Amino acid sequence: VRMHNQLRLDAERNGFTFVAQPKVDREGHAVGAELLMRWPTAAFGMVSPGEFIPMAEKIGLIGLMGRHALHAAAQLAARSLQVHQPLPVAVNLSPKQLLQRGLDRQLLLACERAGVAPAMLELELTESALVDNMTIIEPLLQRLRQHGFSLALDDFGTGFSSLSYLRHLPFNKIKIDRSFVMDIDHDHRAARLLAHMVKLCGALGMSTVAEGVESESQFKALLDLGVQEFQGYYFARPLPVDEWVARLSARP
Ligand code: G
Ligand code: G
Ligand code: MN
Ligand code: NA
Repeated sequence: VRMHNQLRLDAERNGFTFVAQPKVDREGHAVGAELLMRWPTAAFGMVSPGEFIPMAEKIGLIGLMGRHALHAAAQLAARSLQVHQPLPVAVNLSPKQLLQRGLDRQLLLACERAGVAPAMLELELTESALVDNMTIIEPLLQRLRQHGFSLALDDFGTGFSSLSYLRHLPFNKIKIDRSFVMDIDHDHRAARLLAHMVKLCGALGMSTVAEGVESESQFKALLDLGVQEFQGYYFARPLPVDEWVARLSARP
């Protein structure tokens, strides 16, 4: 209960920090970053999002916290423009946030305030957000795409991974879950499945991103399979946002 109270206070005064994990292309060049929320507390130390995000959803704070994250994402995208290295920022949306009315308006407002185009934001949705809610989600996602936002299906391969999502929903990208990537250099079935997934996505006009890449041999195996983008400790850990901007400014 004490932690709930603290979370409520911090949600109201935006007591969160954000880190950015770079995503790289096949040459290893940064092509964007995923924004991840952090919650530093005096009483409980650094609480992990695996713990506080579900708590926020349960006690009705995810809408407010999600808005902080959207503004942080748009502002980070704006900073990349300021240093003449415009790169998109990906932000996670929780299932509850998607079902709240006015999400489109919130997103457009965040972009307007930061002075960036919607194309500079990539929205990451998990499969669990889609189950049971297709009648609401499908038109919402169509509208978001029309506004110019980019859409990524996160953690793909862990949940139901229904082909109907790929058929009906206008994703730009599929993020292959870390659990798949972990086995990719020694599990022949995982590799074959992934090779065909990459082709399938390509045929539908979607690109693939591998998450949780931790070793060179995983990277090589994923390159062989035709994956386009990569994210993981092998390339970079999540960085304080200032450090991400500093890295961008240092690029030629
Ligand atoms: O950063 P880390 O790997 O610890 O994140 C753990 C989980 O928390 C991931 O599934 C990630 O998507 C989620 N997460 C991190 N930041 C946010 C956020 O701003 N909003 C939502 N909804 N989830 C987040
Ligand atoms: O579910 P989502 O993809 O949003 O989760 C992102 C989370 O994955 C972040 O909490 C980040 O810290 C974590 N992460 C990023 N790269 C790696 C990696 O290479 N290995 C592991 N184990 N976790 C990672
Ligand atoms: Mn994500
Ligand atoms: Na993920």
